[in-house]
Amino acid sequence: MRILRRLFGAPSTKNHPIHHWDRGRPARTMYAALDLERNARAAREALAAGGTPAIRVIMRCLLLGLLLVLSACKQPSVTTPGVPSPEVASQTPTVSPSPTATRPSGPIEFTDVSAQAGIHFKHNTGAFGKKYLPETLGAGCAFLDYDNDGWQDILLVNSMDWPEHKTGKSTLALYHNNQDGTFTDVTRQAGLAVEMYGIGVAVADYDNDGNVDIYITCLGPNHLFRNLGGGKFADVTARAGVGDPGFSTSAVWFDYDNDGKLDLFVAHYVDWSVEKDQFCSLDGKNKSYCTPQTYKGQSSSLYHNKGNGTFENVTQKAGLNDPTSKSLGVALLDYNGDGWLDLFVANDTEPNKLYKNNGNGTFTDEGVAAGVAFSEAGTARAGMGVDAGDYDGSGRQGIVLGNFTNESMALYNNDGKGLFTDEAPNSGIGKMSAQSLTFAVFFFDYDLDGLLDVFAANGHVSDDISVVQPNVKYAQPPHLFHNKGKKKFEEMTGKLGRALQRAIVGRGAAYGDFDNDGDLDLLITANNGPARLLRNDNANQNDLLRVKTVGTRSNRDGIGAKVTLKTAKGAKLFQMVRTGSSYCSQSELPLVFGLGAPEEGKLVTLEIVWPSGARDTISDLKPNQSITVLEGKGITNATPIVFAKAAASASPAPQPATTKK
Ligand SMILES: [Ca+2]
Ligand SMILES: [Ca+2]
Ligand SMILES: [Ca+2]
Ligand SMILES: [Ca+2]
Repeated sequence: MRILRRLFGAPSTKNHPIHHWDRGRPARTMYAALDLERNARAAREALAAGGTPAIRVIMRCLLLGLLLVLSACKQPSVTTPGVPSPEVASQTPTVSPSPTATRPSGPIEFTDVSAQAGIHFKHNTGAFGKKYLPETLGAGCAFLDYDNDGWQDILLVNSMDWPEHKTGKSTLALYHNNQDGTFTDVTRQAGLAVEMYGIGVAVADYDNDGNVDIYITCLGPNHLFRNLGGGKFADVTARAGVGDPGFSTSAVWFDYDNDGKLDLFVAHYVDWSVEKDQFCSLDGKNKSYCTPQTYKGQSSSLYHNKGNGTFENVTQKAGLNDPTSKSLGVALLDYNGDGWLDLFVANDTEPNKLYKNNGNGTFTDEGVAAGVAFSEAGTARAGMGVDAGDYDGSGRQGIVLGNFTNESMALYNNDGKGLFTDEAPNSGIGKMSAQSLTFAVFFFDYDLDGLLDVFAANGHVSDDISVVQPNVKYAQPPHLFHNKGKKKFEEMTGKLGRALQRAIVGRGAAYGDFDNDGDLDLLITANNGPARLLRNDNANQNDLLRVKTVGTRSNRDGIGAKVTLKTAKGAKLFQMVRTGSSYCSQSELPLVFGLGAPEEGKLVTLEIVWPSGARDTISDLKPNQSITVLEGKGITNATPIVFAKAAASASPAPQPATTKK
């Protein structure tokens, strides 16, 4: 409570300079003819493009049946150099076709299923007219499987009332997946009904006991909730030593020293407290939310996991102390492919950082040299959420970064030699994102065609922005950019159903296959508004492979594991298991590889390079299954994907077997 008072304190009555949103931002190219209108023609086009004649559906079903019969005769073969495991093949469960496995048809659509799923969550900023800066930032969300039943659960971060204007209690929410399209709020019984000014979340099994743990970033001390099993969590923040006072935003769990234990990086925003609150105005009279330029920055923190339940703050030692940074997002990547995990830290109005892991416990900021610190025009943009992924099939991680209105998103191509080039302007992303204020952003293959697409949640920070910039709206629709190949993207928001077109004050976002039908669904939060669960319908007409990594020498979640899927036609799909890497949010840990249209006899090979350096290769894998790969052992569990919609089917869909621990 003392720390809370120190942070929240008493409001200042001093006179302060007036600051304007967008002041000091160089004029950007304005795209007057920006056509974001969602019209009926677009819908017709989508139907025409995605509609499948009935005869083709029947042919596809017959073909699939034949494929499954043929492939059932062939067991996946596993080779793990240096690790003899003759029993693996016999342990690998045979994946047999589900008796009711019918492939869906029709255009891909995202459907808002929040209400029918039982997600009734509203974020509370605590705003009561004082326009305190932290009110603009919350809050994040996560897909996580906290009870290891193979179904993704949902966590929604919450903020709270300010002590000077307390009207009620608000806490985060943990929703348990009932495996039938619905969720149950289990926050209280889980021991998570704790009030805090929450901003973000990062989820991982830091103590390698097989249960994912939850770290919540806050204004004021953060919280580490250890998963005790049995659906219970304990607040172990004090003992672990990761309370981290200050103004935290995004965080990631990663093993920076490759000792098998997950360490923790926490991004910080600015040095703000109620006492330090400044008066800013858009119209010269009424208070508005200040820009980050108004406040000093705050260094991020790095905590080394000592393996005994405690952590050491190694920020200084690691060379990461930087009080000028005003960080909102952090993405995990290994951009130079040396096996040591690097960090991209997105800074708001300050240069972005690309922290290269030197492999000796220290990091060096290569942001300027790599060309990611500033815009092409040489100015620091307002970096928000960020993710890294192989969007161009190069086998290297590029970076997608959300920026402010009148600044485009960035799409940094990784040349593999330490240099990045912003390809947003020529990719189709730049122009379309110019008017949006993007918070959460990530790569995911929504249509399972094997190319990573880009999702962005948008919404302004200033609720009165339209007063001074009539063309800029507070609530904005998200972006979904479809990867067309050859580094070109198409804006699809208007073509994938009404739910995506809704303007919201978007903040956090995550993807996860909550209904285990193979395609990736979306969880999106709104500032001071409801969280939404958008179900992906019909993307699972394409084939896929879902991979869960379990480390043995490496950290248990396999975070940092690099997974390359090779097709018979020579295509290579590359993804890395990662935490954070959105905005204050985290997507599900298993990786989903889109494999395109069903074909007879399709088999793929999977190669996993673990953080420990160990390699596992699994060949002759059939698509449309969810596999668990244990480091050094191969597949320990495989269940077929059930394509039926859990919520729409009259009888309950057959459920995949529980992943064995
Ligand atoms: Ca744990
Ligand atoms: Ca470590
Ligand atoms: Ca795609
Ligand atoms: Ca799904």
